Amino acid sequence: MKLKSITLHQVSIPLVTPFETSFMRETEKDCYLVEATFDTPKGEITGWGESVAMISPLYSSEYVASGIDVTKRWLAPILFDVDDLTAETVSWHLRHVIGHPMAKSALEMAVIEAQLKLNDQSFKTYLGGVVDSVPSGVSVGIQDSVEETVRVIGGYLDEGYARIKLKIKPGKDIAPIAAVRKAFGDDFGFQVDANAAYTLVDASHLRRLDDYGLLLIEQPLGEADIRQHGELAKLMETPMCLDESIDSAEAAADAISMGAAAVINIKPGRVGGFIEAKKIHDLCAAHGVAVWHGGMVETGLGRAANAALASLPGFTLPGDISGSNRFFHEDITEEIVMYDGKVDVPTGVGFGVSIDPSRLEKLRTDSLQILPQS
Ligand code: OSB
Ligand code: MG
Repeated sequence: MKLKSITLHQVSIPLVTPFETSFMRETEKDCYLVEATFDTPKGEITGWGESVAMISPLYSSEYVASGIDVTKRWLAPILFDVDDLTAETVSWHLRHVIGHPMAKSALEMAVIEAQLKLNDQSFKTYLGGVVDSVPSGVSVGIQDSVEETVRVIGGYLDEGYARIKLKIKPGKDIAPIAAVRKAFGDDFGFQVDANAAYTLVDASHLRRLDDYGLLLIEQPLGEADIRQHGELAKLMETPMCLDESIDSAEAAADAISMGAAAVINIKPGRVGGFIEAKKIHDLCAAHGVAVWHGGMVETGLGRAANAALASLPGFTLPGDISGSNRFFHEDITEEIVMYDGKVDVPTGVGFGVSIDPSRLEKLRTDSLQILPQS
């Protein structure tokens, strides 16, 4: 395939309720989509990708505007120069540009989708997925009060979500967790995510979480603190799970060898793409480390692609792949539907969903076309 043009569409999609983490409160989903056109043996084919970079550099160093900038100045020109571009070689072509995994992943997604269309193949088949549906978990933001936390989680349990993940931060941890266990008992999957809000000095406080039968604690310490997570893991019974710290297969290998991760949250965007994400899945399977599919509040496009990756056999824990209606009144593709605590793995060609042009137009705030320099 030969890359002919790229259009980056910036969108802003209102959220059904604000989503608060230890690092920010969001009321809109702001991201950009990649529309890439290729010359192929079957004529012109368009593939779509989605960047999971957030509007500000608070979850990771990337943000929406940095992704657009690095794509325009550095990444797109490299890919325009490749004569035979394939999904499997995108990250290799881009290897000299340091960092920017989310920007690279969004481009790789577009190449993957075009290649799947060229080969008339679904993403699930390409990856080697083994199930038709995946268990659907929900990520619950930090609420204003303990009562509100219980009410919101009760609603998601009533909807049938397969497990609950609650965001926590210092001062908003033990009390809401205890109240949720008191209200709904021990008989449902419950885990917490601190998004790096603690330090190792908080170890004795965090140990109190061991009383609540949590499936895992996600990323209590900083992104760079893999070794310190290993220290904390020795002090706690709750299984240690890393998110932010795992930015590559190498980081996953380090975390496993340091005893810092009994569980890994896999997010393709955070590690530079779906192909690197599959490597991490394989590495974890070989080490007996459980993985689950994380979420970045993706639109239906990213959500559909995530469901395909989560259909691989190593994904033994429910992921953050909720229904579109968890975040959006109206998605930009067909709705991803949660039913009976699960989400279907799309079977259509490509990612199995398509961008609705009229919704894209309605939700788009900006767009940028990038062409080869002649
Ligand atoms: O830490 O998993 C996280 C959303 C944005 C940034 C980081 C995280 C999250 C979530 C949302 O928890 C998960 C979802 O998309 O459902
Ligand atoms: Mg997380």
